[in-house]
Amino acid sequence: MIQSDLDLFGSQPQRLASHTVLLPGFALGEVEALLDALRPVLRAAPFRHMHTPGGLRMAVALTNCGRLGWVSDARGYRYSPTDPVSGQPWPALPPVLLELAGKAARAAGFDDFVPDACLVNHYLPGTRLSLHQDRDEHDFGQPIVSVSLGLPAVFLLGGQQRSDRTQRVPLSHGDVLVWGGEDRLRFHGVLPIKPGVHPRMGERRINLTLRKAG
Ligand code: MD3
Ligand code: FE
Repeated sequence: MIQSDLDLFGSQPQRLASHTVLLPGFALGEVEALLDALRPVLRAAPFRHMHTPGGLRMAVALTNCGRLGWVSDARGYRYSPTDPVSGQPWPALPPVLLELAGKAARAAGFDDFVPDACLVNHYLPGTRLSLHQDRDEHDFGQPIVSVSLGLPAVFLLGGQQRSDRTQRVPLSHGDVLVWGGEDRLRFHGVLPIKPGVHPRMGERRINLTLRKAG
């Protein structure tokens, strides 16, 4: 049987764990609008490499938009209303991102998700993100929505303990992943990005994670 052309915009949701849903291609129809919205954000708050509290430079470059932004320095990890580079508030959360996050959360079974923070991660080939938990947010009852753009990645979905076995999940341009509930504190990470050139994004991967941080 030939594939429906609806599949150009993604296949069926895949439940990866009890409260973790992959929405393949969910953002594909809005990539250009997302990139248009990101351009002024990146102009006001360019990607930068932060340092861990232990003084290590992070391989992933990042920035934020929204009322709160995630920062890391010698004082620790936290959400801050201002960009430490510019001293200004982070750029506002673009409406197209807010709406996409709400739609994706609803499609995954989480109603009324209103994020106040978007962490934007930038990966070059070879960049990885080691296994960690997202625990700097105020309310772990709120889900997180992530949007993948550009080069494909393999993310590692672990368990509640760092030592738990991990499943490898391929993430492509336009995929959206939503996780919450009992999966909210699972360990997770990203394997080194394979060399390549994405036809729209070039030699990079950008991941947007929308959160209710405050
Ligand atoms: C969370 N970002 O910014 S998001 C982060 O692709 C972060 O840039 C990654 O982790 C990135 O904190 C991954 C996707 C993801 C996947 C599976 C998870 C996050 C998850 C499972 C449990 C909890
Ligand atoms: Fe994370």
